[in-house]
Amino acid sequence: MKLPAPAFACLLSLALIACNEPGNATAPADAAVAAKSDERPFAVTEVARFDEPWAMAFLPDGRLLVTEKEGDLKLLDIASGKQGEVDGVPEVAYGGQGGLGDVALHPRFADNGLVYLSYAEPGEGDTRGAALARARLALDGSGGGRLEDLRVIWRQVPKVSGDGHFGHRILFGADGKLWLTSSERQKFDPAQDMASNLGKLLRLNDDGSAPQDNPFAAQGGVAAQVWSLGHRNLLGIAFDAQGRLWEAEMGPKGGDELNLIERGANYGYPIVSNGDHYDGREIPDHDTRPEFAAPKLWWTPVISPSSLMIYSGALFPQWRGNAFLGGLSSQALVRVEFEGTQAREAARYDMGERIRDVVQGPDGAIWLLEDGSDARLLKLTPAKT
Ligand SMILES: [Ca+2]
Ligand SMILES: [Ca+2]
Repeated sequence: MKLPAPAFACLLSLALIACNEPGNATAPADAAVAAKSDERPFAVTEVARFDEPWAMAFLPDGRLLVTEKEGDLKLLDIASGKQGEVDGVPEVAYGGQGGLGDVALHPRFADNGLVYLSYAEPGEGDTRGAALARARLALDGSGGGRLEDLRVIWRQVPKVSGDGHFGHRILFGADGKLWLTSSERQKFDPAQDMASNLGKLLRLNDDGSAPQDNPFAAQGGVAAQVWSLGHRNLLGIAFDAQGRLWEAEMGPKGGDELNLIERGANYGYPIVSNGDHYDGREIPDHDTRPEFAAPKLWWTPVISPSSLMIYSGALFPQWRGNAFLGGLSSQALVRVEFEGTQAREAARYDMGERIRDVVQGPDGAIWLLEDGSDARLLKLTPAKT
């Protein structure tokens, strides 16, 4: 293979600079963009644009539900590019990291039409908290629809000030249980407090109640919802083909984590982290406290993982079983390979924009949502060779 000279120089540079940006050689070594950038082995097609999108979910008919942070639920007909509105979204506390969040279909959506939405909900005084609502999606004949019989089935406890770290990614398991991330709202200690459901990974029944076989069910209250604790800002959860549950969370200054989730385990935040506080105070690293579950993979400098998908499709057979993380500050799609329960970063594809969500489409294409206003929906397919 003959490489153009700059790319060849990049291979020799121990990949400490952003190779795709000539003239960037003076970038600070601690910048997130300072990681190596791999050549993109896929074609990228822009499919649509959205205003501050946060999440997406495919309907069985191939159309795509997309949430926008300000509180709009869009329905995209991919073939025609036409966007419809789904009415009936509850009031959201829009601002900072808050607003309308994730969207997921019930595993038996084809029979019951149930969709789940997470969002930041306003509270008393100047407080907010993540909430999870369930509703029936009633589609109309003109490309939109409405949410009917909407019911709020879960809330963060307590609601607190601030507008960061809601978490609220939704995932259904093969057994029909509902997994929900609940971040620590930038309040640190609640991640270790079982009287709060902040800083936890939760396992719920599809009606929001706590399963009786959860690890802390006997404690009652919100503790009964908890599957694992000691998390910071959990924005990605996915099962692998072996049924293992993986979770990606943003660390503080440094220490983004990919965790293998174990029942009842404590992942250590804010007592330990491979990063440190933004104000300069050190947080002891994971290896100082082996009683806390350590990440299988971590990033310093950070990638800012927004989302996590484990690939199982047909279009990219070489990537089956790999994890993909959307990166915000890293403006990248990060590919992770596993060997048993060990994980390593295999590639980092520069996407040139903050990536907010990554989803596998029904045909095995990889779909990305960029972050921010006028953000693109991108479809990744194998590059023609
Ligand atoms: Ca941790
Ligand atoms: Ca540390």
